[in-house]
Amino acid sequence: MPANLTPDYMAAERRFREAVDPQEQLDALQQMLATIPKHKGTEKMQADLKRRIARMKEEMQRRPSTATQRPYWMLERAGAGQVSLVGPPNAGKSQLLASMSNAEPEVADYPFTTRVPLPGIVAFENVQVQVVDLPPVAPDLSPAWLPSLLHRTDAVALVFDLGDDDLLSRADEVIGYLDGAAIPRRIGRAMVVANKADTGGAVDRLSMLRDFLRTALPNEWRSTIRELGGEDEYPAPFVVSGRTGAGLDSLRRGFFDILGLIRVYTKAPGKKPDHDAPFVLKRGTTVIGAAAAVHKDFAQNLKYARIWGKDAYDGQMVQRDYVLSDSDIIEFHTG
Ligand SMILES: Nc1nc2c(ncn2[C@@H]2O[C@H](COP(=O)(O)OP(=O)(O)OP(=O)(O)O)[C@@H](O)[C@H]2O)c(=O)[nH]1
Ligand SMILES: [Mg+2]
Repeated sequence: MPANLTPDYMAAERRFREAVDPQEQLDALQQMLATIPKHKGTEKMQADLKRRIARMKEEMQRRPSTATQRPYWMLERAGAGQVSLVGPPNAGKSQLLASMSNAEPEVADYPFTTRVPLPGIVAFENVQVQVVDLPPVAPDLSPAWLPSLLHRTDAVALVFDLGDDDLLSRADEVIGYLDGAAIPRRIGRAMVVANKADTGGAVDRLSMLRDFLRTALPNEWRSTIRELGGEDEYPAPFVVSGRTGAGLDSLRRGFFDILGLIRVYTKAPGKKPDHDAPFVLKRGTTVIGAAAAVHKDFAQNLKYARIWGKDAYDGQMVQRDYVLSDSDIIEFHTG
C-alpha cells in the first residue's frame, strides 16, 4: 500500500471496517474514494474502490430493504445449524462455498476479496447446513462486526491454505485472533479444513499443519476436533480442494457432524418411516426427548418405544431414557 495515504483516507478506511451495515459501508467507501490522493500510484486502488462501490449498490438493490438494514452479524438462519468459514486471506473460503452450495461468492486471487458475510446451503444427504463465507481474519484488518457474528454461530470451520508457505504463521494469527475474541470459550465446536490439497508441496505442508495442531489449539476445541477426526493423538484436518472437489463429500458430512446433531425417523407400527423427513435433534437426546420434540402427547403417554438402528437389534424395545443415535428409526407406543 502506498505510504502517502492521508489521515482522512485512513479514517474513512477505519469507518469502513467498523461499519455494521451496508449503508454505512457504502458511505465509507464513497468517503475513501473522495479522500484518496489522485495520482498514478493510486490508480489501481481508485479503480478497485469504484468497483466495490458499484457492487455494493447493486447488492443493496437486489436485497429487500429489511435485509439491507440488518447488521452484518445478524444473519437469518436456515437449515439444521450454522457453520462459519474462518481463515486467513486467500485461503479459498469463498471457493469452498461456491463449490459446495448454490451461493455465488466472489473468488479472486487477491486478499480481502470477501467483505460481507454470505450464507449458502450445503446439503448432506437429507439435511441442510447453513455455511457462511466471511471476510478473512488478519490482525487489525478484519471487520469490527466479525466477533459478534462468530459469537452467534454454532461452529467454526478453520480454513487453511496448503499452498501457502506462511501457512503456520497465518494459522497462528487466526487462532490468536479468535482466542482474543473469546470464540473458543463461547463456541465450543470447531473443525479444521486443510484446503488447496491440489497445490505443489501440499503434502509437506499438511504434515507441518498436523504437528502445529497437536500443540497450538485452544483446549476448548480439542475434544470436538478430535471427535470429528476419530484419531486419538491429534485433531485430524479435513483435507480438501475447493477447486478440484477432492474431499468435499467428507467435508459435507463434517459440517453436519460438527453441529452435534442426530437425525431420527418416526414410523407407525407396520408402516415404513419417511426418510425424507428426519427429525433433527441434539446428540444425546433420549427416547422421551424425541417424543417431546415430535408431539407433546407422545411424551405424556409414552409407554415404550421400538428402535431400528445401528446400536439396537431390529425392533428392540427400549425405555424412555434410551439414548438415540444418528439415523435411528423410532416407533412410539403410547398407552
Ligand atoms: N489451487 C487451488 N486454488 C484455489 C483453491 N481454492 C481457491 N483457490 C484460489 O485461491 C484464490 C483465493 O480464493 P478465494 O476463495 O477468493 O479465497 P478467500 O479465502 O475467500 O479469500 P478472502 O475473501 O480474501 O478471504 C483464488 O485465486 C482461487 O481461485 C484450491 O482448492 N486449489
Ligand atoms: Mg473470500
